[in-house]
Amino acid sequence: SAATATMGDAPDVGMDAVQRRLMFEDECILVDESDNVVGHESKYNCHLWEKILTGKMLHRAFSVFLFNTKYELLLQQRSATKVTFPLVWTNTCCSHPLYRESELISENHLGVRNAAQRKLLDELGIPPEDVPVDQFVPLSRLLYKAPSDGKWGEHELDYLLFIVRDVNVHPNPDEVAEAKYVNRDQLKELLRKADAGEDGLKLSPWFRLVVDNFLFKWWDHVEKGTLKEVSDMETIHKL
Ligand code: DMA
Ligand code: MN
Repeated sequence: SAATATMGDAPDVGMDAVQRRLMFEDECILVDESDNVVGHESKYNCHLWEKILTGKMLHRAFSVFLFNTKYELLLQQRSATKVTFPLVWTNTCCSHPLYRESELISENHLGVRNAAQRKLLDELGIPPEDVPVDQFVPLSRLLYKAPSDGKWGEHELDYLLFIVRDVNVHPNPDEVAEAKYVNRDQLKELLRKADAGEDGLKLSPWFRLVVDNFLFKWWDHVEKGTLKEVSDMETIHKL
């Protein structure tokens, strides 16, 4: 139980109550490196670096990239209370499909789409009717590992979902410190500042991987309405 798992665990004492609840309530989907489901595990255990190092905590995740119809990308700064990667700037919304029937549906990646719709509401207050599940375009899958701080990190098989829609946004302060749309030039300026360490600006490692490997090329297809042409859900990119 949560009580047993946290008892005597001094580093957890300062953990935000909302984030702590999610750490034990959310049951992530464990996968192998080919994305076959091999089990399930608490969000808490999935993100403990010492457990990640055993190689047995690889779990399924998703990263949403939402563009408005001016083709600007919605970014968020994670809240200060996030356990992993607090205050870093990242793509629109990230989380995990959970080990439940509606989010395990593999047909057309519907489970991951359902999870994305759920978390866009939870993190950014975007109404589900503004982001119909059939409007997400799954583009690719990434496999990556990244430490957050001494105790926490990520080891994920991450579905990249793009969507182009004008939506209502009401950020949830438990999750999001700030949200803003950027065009390409504004994103490039943000990258420059992060590289130069200006304004204490930090980017998430997974967002950086997508930016460095795919984003600007895919942005052309967002503008041309040809995203489906670049979708490749066969390859798993090990980055
Ligand atoms: C986890 O995101 C998923 C990726 C791709 C990093 P997160 O830490 O924001 O998950 P959650 O919102 O569930 O805390
Ligand atoms: Mn994760």
